[in-house]
Amino acid sequence: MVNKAISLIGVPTDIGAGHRGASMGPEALRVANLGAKLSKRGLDVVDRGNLQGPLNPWQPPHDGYRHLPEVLAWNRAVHEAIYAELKDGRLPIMLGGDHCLAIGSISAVARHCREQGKQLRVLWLDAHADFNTADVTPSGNIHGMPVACLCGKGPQELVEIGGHVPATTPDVFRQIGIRSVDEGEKRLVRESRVSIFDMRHVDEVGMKRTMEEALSDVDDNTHLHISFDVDFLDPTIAPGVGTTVRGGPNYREAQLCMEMIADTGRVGSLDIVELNPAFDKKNQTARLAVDLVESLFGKSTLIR
Ligand code: 6HN
Ligand code: MN
Ligand code: MN
Ligand code: MN
Repeated sequence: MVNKAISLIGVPTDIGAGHRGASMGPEALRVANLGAKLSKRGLDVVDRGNLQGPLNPWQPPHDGYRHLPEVLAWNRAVHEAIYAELKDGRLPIMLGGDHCLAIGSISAVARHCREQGKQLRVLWLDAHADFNTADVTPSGNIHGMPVACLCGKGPQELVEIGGHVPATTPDVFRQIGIRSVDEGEKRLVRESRVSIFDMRHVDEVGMKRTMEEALSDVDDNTHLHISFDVDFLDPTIAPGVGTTVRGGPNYREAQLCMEMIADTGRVGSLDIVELNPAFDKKNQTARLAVDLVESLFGKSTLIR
């Protein structure tokens, strides 16, 4: 059974992104009624409000990174907030904000799992592998680097954020929906042997088998963390992101993905990131994200 005590934590920043606007993501999710819709499912939902941090200085990269001090400040705040919720026995949902914030959230989840003797599995739902480093990044944007950072490849301060280095290892990740990996990033992904179920795989075997494979070693001792980058979805249904890549999961494929995760009953934490209201139409992408998160918490499950 999934934890019924849920904490929403807003993290209003676009410090790691290449477009401004993901800082408005938490409010767009609230306007789309995320909290009330989960409460209606019988979950005890508390909205903790927003974390605070530095403004976006909008600078070019410095030594391969854009805004490293600010990214560090936001991620430290995220790490502490997520860790405190888990310690309290609650299920944290981080309302991003851009995807660099997963460094803080997942390092906290990994710390919690180490202390509890839990097996951590991270389902990384994204168009991108987010495995760049300063040497290979085409942009310097740290939202393209969180998986590498969590696996110990990145600037020391960020890599050390949870105290334990590396925060986690490539074998805990299952990446789903991937369809845009930069040239240098491809080599890093191959070397790290992170498990990738790309869109070609979804095309070839379907979402059902993809999810069976991605969830195959989930057991009663598993803590599932879902890192849901909204650009995972096909841009025709989810235009409200800064980095659209065509050819993503359609509505039913995305629903099936969430439903199969819900069926495990092992969801322990969630990031909703990269939602960018500046690119959205009438908040439709936020409403779709909320619809899918409801399914992640069992909305579409019939009596079995
Ligand atoms: N995201 N691979 C590109 C880069 O700049 O590193 C895009 C990254 C997008 C990151 O969507 O979370
Ligand atoms: Mn737990
Ligand atoms: Mn991402
Ligand atoms: Mn992405």
